[in-house]
Amino acid sequence: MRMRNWLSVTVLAFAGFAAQASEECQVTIEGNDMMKFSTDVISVPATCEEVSITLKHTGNLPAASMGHNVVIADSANVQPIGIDGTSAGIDNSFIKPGDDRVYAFSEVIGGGEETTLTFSTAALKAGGDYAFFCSFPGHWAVMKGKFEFK
Ligand SMILES: [Cu+2]
Repeated sequence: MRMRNWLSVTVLAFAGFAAQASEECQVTIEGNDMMKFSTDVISVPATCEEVSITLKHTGNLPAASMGHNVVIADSANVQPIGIDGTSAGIDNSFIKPGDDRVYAFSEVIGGGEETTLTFSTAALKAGGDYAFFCSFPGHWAVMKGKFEFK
């Protein structure tokens, strides 16, 4: 009985979150001190003209050693953008200045901080092969996932 109540509350909360995210084109993800995002997929409907992704860093380590950000790009460009971003430094959010392979990127944050990346989807095509990732040196190799726009 107790278990069933808990379960139905959880299901309702999840359904509510999913509906809000797709209707309002807003998504929240987390990053931690283990170099991991909380999800492998971010999915927004292609009807979104603007998307907001809030990144919460749930860890304790500072941005200089375990910084995270969110970058949106074609999946095929994650690696070259990551490599070029390494030398761009944290002041440039580890993105080569003027890198036109990047659709959008957020600032780099440390443990306990959060940031929201809001961007226009005008350059995206429905069903395109997109990725979200963290451009902190080395993180882009593992902190990445699918950005579905469909
Ligand atoms: Cu990171």
